[in-house]
Amino acid sequence: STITRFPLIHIRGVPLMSYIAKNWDSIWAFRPDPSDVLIATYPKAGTTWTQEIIDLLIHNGDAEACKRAPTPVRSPFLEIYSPPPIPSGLDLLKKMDPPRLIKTHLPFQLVPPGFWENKCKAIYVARNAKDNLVSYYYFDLMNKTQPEPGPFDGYIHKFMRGELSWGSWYDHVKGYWVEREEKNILYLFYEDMKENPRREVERIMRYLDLSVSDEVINRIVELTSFKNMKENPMANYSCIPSPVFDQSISPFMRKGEVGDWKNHFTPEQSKMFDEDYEKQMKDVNIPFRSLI
Ligand code: PPS
Repeated sequence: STITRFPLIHIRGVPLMSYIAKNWDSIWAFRPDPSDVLIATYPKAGTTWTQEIIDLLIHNGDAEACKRAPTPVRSPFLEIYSPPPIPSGLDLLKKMDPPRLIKTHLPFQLVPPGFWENKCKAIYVARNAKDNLVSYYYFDLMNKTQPEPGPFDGYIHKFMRGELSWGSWYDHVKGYWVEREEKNILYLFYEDMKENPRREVERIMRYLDLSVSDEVINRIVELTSFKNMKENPMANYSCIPSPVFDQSISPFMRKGEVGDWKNHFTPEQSKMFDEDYEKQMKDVNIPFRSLI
């Protein structure tokens, strides 16, 4: 097959898939419109879910309008090169009129400075490290453009050392956390969205200065349930051809739960991870839950 698992190349110390490094100058020079909204995440933290919520909020809960195209076409992925039929992020953005909902996995220091110069709104979603790791592991098994994950135990160590694509989870969640007030970033947690999706949808609505009825909020919560998004061909990444995303290995909409890490970490791995976590996170107090 012609599918390539891209090697990682470092940009300012952050390992990125080689095609991102190759296009780095044009990514860094990207000029958003002040009306554009950035959705930033470490991979597998709840990006697609949040993109769907925002698209529905913008379209007043109109389910059909939000089935006009697959997620990565409705809400381009800034730094991605995609195999056909999905165009690359920058190419797609060039052809779209603002306001655009732009996805990125870049850590804060690599976000094109135009976003902050233009005072764009930005929403960050963080997910507890262990569930995020497990979700990423399954994704790396099925996404044939990502580096091979290898055995799970080794994957835990790569995660802890910040060697996966888009770099260190620890630096990622901290980078946006420390800038959230200065840059007016709405910082959300996957676990909060699971606990009370209605509350988090309303929080996003207020941040974006949107106003929809209670009935529409209820509808958005329903339409963005894990089950409904898993069955929605415009949200479940069935748009990416199977040699690239082999969803028979693991579906993009895999489990959608909090605490699945307990089915994957041994008690020894969990203890070792927790000790390292404490060291890596001691300089901040981000209220992550469900790690023990
Ligand atoms: S990506 O590739 O970075 O854009 O992936 P991302 O969308 O950030 O993360 C995918 C994980 O989010 C889960 N997901 C959801 N959980 C709950 N509710 C809804 N609606 C939902 N949509 C996606 C998805 O199942 C992946 O998590 P895991 O734990 O692997 O199931």
